[in-house]
Amino acid sequence: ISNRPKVIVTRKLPDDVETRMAELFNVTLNLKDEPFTKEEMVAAVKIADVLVPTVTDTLDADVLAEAGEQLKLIANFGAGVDHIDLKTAREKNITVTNTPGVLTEDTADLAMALLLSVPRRIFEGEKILRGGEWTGWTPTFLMGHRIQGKRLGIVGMGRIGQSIARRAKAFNISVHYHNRSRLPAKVEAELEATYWDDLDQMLSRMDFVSINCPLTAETHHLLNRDRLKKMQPHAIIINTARGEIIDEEALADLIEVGRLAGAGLDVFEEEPTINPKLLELDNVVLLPHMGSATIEARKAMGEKVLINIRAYTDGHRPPDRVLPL
Ligand code: 8YV
Repeated sequence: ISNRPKVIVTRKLPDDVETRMAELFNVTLNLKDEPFTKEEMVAAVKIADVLVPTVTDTLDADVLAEAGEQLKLIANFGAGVDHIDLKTAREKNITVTNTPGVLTEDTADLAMALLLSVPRRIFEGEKILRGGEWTGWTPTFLMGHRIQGKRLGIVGMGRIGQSIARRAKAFNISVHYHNRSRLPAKVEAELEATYWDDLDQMLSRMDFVSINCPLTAETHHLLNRDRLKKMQPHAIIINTARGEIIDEEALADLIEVGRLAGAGLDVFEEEPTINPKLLELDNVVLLPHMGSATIEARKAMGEKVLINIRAYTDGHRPPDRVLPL
């Protein structure tokens, strides 16, 4: 790979990031800012030395099979790499990097916003007021559920999960978690987090559940209908990770019949299409995948992409390697 590689960026990135990229690399930007079609993606992997995709790009086995010898690096703009077929990338010796760390706090903030909004019925209140339906205060109007003293179960205790745990602690919520591996005792103690080896048992005891694991073959529909049924009827589920981790249809059904109290969702199974059942439910807050959408995070994500490409072209191991480990 030359030190002025051909870099193809699939979506419009913040201006400063694009300017810097153009200074450093032979870059093709996507000025339309619409996701590439499959044909455009195949054409891109055939000629790019470095591809900079986002969550809206599908780099499945079919597409990657078409990648030319010259494609050496996929420098993803985003932390989650579930849209990239890592097996094929590995077979083709393509290095894959992501942008962890710089979006942690913002995503945790958004998860927390959802965690506060659903039990306290914030968006219902807003809707009523803006709809001109507020006729005045009454003692029983829009009663929600208290946040403090409740139990939060975090599924996936990586960076974002841990940041949510810190915030939850400040709200006097007791923190529980399930993770592939238990955290070091020191971290667990600092977070005052209780580890549950058994996900089902944890789910059955929580008031709030936050999904914060990556989407992989193992976590696809991790919260399936059976598991969701194990949760308490007053429980609320928050998802800022990936829609496919929850069986969305089952979630909507269970909320509809009162087997679950509500949900705060920033991610969906078929983005940007929203399951119409969810749209009918008042006790569900729906956001358009904006967990890391701050100016600061987006710029920092762009910088990470640049650093990863630069490291690679300078012959070093890029810092945020997903592949090879
Ligand atoms: C981005 C995300 O919006 O990083 C992730 O995994 O879901 C978000 O930060 C998106 O992925 C950017 O590609």
